[in-house]
Parts: sequence; C-alpha cells; structure tokens
Amino acid sequence: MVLVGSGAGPRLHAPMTATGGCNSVPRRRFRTKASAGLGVSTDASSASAFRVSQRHTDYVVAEGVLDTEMLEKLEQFLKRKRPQPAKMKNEGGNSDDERKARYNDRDSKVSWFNARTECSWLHDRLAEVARTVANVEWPMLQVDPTTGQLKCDYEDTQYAVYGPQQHFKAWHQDAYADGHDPEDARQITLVVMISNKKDYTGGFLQAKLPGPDGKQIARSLRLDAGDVAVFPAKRLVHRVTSVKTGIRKTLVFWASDKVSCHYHRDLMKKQEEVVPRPLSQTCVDRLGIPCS
Ligand SMILES: O=C(O)CCC(=O)C(=O)O
Ligand SMILES: [Fe+2]
Repeated sequence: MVLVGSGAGPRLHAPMTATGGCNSVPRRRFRTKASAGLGVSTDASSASAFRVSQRHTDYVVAEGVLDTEMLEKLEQFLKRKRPQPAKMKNEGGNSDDERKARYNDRDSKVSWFNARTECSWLHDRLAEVARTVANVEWPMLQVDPTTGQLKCDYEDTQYAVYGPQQHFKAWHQDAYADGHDPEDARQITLVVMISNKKDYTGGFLQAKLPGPDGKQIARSLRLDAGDVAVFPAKRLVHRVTSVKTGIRKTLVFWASDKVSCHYHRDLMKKQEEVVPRPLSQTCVDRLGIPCS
C-alpha cells in the first residue's frame, strides 16, 4: 500500500464564505479510507493520506482523496451550480484540427468553476494529488524549489453530470502535443469521482491501453466516490460509456503548462514581436533621431 499526501490539504480555520461554505472544512474528526484501513483516526489537518490503489504506466487511481465529509461539503457547494449541455469541441471555435470531429460524441451537462477562489480546500487537495502523485509518476511540471509547489496553471474545474443514456463516448485525449488550442497546455488530468458506485450503473471511465498481439483494449477503471483517476493529459486515450440508470457526477481538474503547447508558444512569440524595444536599444542616427 502506498500512502501519499501530506498535511497541506484542507484548511481547518478558513472563514465561511458566500460560496456555499466551500472554503471551510468540517472541524470534527473524520477518517480517511486509508487511515481507516490502518485503524488510525485523524482530524482534518492530518486527513490527507490517500493511497494509490491501481497503477498502470499511463494512469493511476488515488483512492480516498475526498472523504465522506469533504464529499458532503462539495455536494452543498455544487448544488449552487447549474450544469448546461456540454459544448462539443468543434462548436464555436475556428480551429480546423481533424481531431475535433472525433471528439464530438459527447452528451452530458457541465458547469465550470475556479476551485482556487471558490473552493480553496478542494483546490489545495487536488493540487496536492497533482504534485505528489501525478508529477512523481510522470515528472512533467517544474517544482518551485522554495515552496515545493508545482509551477503550473490550473484551469477552471469541470463539473460534469451524466444522466441515463448520457456519456462521453468519443475516445479522446484531453490535450494534444501537436494541437493548437489553449487547452492543449494541459499536462495532468485528475478525474474526481463524486458519485457513489451504488448511485448509477454503466458510465465507466475507460482507458484505451495496449493489449496482447499489438491490439488495443478498453479497460474500465474502478472508481468510487472520493477516488481520483490521474493521468498525463497528452497521453491517455479515454472515454465514458453510457450511464444506464441513475446519475453519475465527476469533477475534472487540469494542471497546465503553457510552454507545452503551440497555442501559447505562438502567442508568446507574437507578443515578443510587438513589444517595443526599450529606449536604450532604440536605434538613433548621429543627430539623435530615431531610425528603424
Ligand atoms: O467524467 C469523466 O469521467 C471524464 C470526462 C472527460 O474525460 C473529460 O471531460 O475530458
Ligand atoms: Fe477527458
């Protein structure tokens, strides 16, 4: 059993805010799955132990990232959201990437929020998983030597709700190394399961993996409420099969690095080109008149 995570998780004494109380965490004592397994009861400040329960070259599952009380808190916060039908990748943009057509097979409702500002304990918890699990399995992001934190951007978090017959059936990656969209900056994906297994049937998160004889196989990841599937965004091909009964809810949290993506690199290059040269570097002729 690999226990990971440290005390940098939820904040105990953050004030209640207008965000449905999301920025505070219950103060009473609770047990994580991992600590429960060891017979150790902890309070919130030390409740950050979670364990990697499934491991593959292209993904891991961290079990018990959110415990019962965190899930309850999150549910209260998410009640205020109004998920809307998810936009397709090829809707509303002007990119002509061929991959967009393949991305199109999706039917779910989504809502987006800034976890850092709206639900800081959640942000801290998921950033901790990105740091201690993802960036250890696949070191892709730089680490700030003074704080130990990842040097990256965090995109808005996606809250997805799938009812009966809803799905994200298109096999897809969350980012493409050769893509030209802003979201191609994604390096690490965390899919956070927030529904209990018993609340729905179907709706498997599947990974496309190399199988025997060079064939590819679809493997369903086992996820219960509070578990997180972690994978490199530019590598794992995955999908969500149709929900048969009940409601399936997830969060998707991405850690991104602009330098890993054409879109931002091109943008930065253009910005460098239009930035005026500092005066000291400006060319002047013998009379002091600027020349080009
Ligand atoms: O809801 C899920 O399990 C994953 C959704 C997903 O793959 C995505 O939004 O990119
Ligand atoms: Fe995805």
